[in-house]
Amino acid sequence: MSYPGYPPQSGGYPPQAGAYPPQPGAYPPQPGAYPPAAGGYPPQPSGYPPQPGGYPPQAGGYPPQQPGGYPPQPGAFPPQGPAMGYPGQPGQPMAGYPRAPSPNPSMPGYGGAPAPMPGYPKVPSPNPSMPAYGGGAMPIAPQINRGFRGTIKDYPGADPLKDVEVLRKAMKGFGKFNEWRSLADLVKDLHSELSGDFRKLVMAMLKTPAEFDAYELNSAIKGAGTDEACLIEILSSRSNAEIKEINRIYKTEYKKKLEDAISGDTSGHFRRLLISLSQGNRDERETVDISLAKQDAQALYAAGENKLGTDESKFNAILCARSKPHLRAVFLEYQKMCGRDIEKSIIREMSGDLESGMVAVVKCIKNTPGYFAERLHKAMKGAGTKDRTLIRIMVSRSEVDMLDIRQEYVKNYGKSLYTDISGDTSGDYKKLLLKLCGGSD
Ligand SMILES: [Ca+2]
Repeated sequence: MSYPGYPPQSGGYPPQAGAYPPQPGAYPPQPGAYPPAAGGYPPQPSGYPPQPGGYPPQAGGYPPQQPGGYPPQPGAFPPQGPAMGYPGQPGQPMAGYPRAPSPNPSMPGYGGAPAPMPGYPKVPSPNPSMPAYGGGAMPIAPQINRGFRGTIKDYPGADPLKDVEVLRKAMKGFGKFNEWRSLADLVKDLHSELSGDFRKLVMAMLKTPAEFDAYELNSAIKGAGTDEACLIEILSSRSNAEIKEINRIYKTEYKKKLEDAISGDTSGHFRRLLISLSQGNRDERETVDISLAKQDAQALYAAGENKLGTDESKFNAILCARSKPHLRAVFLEYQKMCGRDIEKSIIREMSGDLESGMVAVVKCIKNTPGYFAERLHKAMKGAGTKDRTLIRIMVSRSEVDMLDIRQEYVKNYGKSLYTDISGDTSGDYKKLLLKLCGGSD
């Protein structure tokens, strides 16, 4: 039975002959045997399996980085050869685009400045210094070094003072512009000079990823109604380290714990799903134990299709705690076992926000760029545009996996993301979104 959108197809499963099963007792590991990449952001080198024919691990690609080893050596980007299929696109620093026009280079968390925020660098690191696995007893899934997949990255040659000067000139005639003693002054001035969706986009780009996520979560919760899809999107796609940082910033900015804010605005099993995700407790090991995957598939079957009613908490426990590579194996086992895609079972067993939330979590685990491509497509299709969603995804993924999202987009919808953004937006807003997109496909 085909399993659309569920790579890897070719090459079969398990990916490494001989890698499974692990030695008895190798899983779970001894407590403490695997500190998952302390401080790494994001620690997973591959949130999704490689697409067939996509990007083979490149020899001599993006060199593993030491913490703080960014900016890269010249020539380190782009890592890929011609096989990449993005002619002339990635790798060019966006000259003239001040991602971070910081008047104060020591401003924390301000990308482009020479000092990346501790523990929150913007470039996914392949994490070469994976701690030892107790004498090699633990089978390790092949590390896929796919290099940087964003469209926007830090700009090593950035000259913040020059950028500030450019901004000053651009704003001349609009009022005061010579009193920028801090980033806050600059943001305030920009805020008053700009308007509409363009302003929202610029303001989003001036935040650190975690600040922006916290802001979006708060916006999704506050006021009448709730943007459930936004909550799920952020909480199901970020790493544990990112989620912990979001929690910290949320508390500082909004004087309330994120969990309490979610609790006050949602209910039932959907609330439990969000709260589980907001803990940032997902297993982040890259290893997969097939026998455990089979057990989990059985447990999901017993909790849903093979039961009168549904044990939602079982779904919650497995989908929110297990590692993404493990869950991809679970979904395959599930399909083999009961002949049905786990998404279909969720749709049969659940309803409302819980159903759409669980389905989104599954989609995000199966194929993160595919999930974001779908979110973008839905944000633009039909009359009108969900600009908030469009802005959030374009900004938050531009430094992570925009190239992969574009590839999924054109594959699934027959038009490039670039083309759809061009047709759906206008003016400076459109120009800046297209910069984040990085090119057409
Ligand atoms: Ca049932």
